[in-house]
Amino acid sequence: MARGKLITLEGGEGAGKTTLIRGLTKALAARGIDVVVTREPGGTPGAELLRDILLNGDVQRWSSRTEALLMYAARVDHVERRIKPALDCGAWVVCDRFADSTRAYQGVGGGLKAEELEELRHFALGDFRADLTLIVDIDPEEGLARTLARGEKATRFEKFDSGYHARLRQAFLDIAAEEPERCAVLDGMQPAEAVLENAMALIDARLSTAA
Ligand code: Z5A
Repeated sequence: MARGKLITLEGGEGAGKTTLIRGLTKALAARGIDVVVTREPGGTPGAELLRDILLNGDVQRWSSRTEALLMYAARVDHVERRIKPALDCGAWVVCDRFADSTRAYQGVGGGLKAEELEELRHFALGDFRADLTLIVDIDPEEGLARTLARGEKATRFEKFDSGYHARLRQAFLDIAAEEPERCAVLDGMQPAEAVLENAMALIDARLSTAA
């Protein structure tokens, strides 16, 4: 059986990743592909426990270095117990955030050196990477407005100032420029239907959807 593909979705808060994942799941399933939807931090019982302590509480609850280690502890559990087994069974895994979020949030946002995070990534995951990373790009003000409109309690990360969110946006665009063979940028300011259409066009161009 052919190994499945790992597609990761990245971008700032409220960019539309969750909305896009719903559309991608339907579109891929309509082609007969077995799709597993998951998220980070989280995706396994142990990683969801870590998600809870990472996203809730005071903004200064963790240093960036502790956050990076906790994110990777959750990620290793997720990759070993959920993502790799699903890929081995031929499923396509669509994951809301992955290692690029650590580069952006704890690296550029939190001041950790890119080389140190790369060493951590290699220690935790070896050569394991996404087959395709879709970066949903949006003006951070619009993203925060969308999340506030949902009326949910803000996570620790949403409480950071607007300069922080602008740096994150640039960090994701820089990652896409550094790794164009793995990453592609989608304009998240477009209507959700257009974002989905563009994402499917990229998937068709970059990955074979032959089941
Ligand atoms: N984090 C980290 O620091 N380091 C790491 O390594 C990892 C994560 C893996 C996870 O939060 C937090 O963890 C995250 C980074 C940090 N920071 N925060 N906050 P999360 O999972 O709770 O939040 P999120 O990933 O940012 O997701 P989100 O806020 O739910 O946004 P979204 O999934 O990108 O957007 P959405 O839910 O699809 O859409 C938001 C609203 O906009 C919703 O009402 C939609 O109906 C609407 N929407 C969606 N698309 C459109 C378009 N195209 N037009 C208009 N309106 C739209």
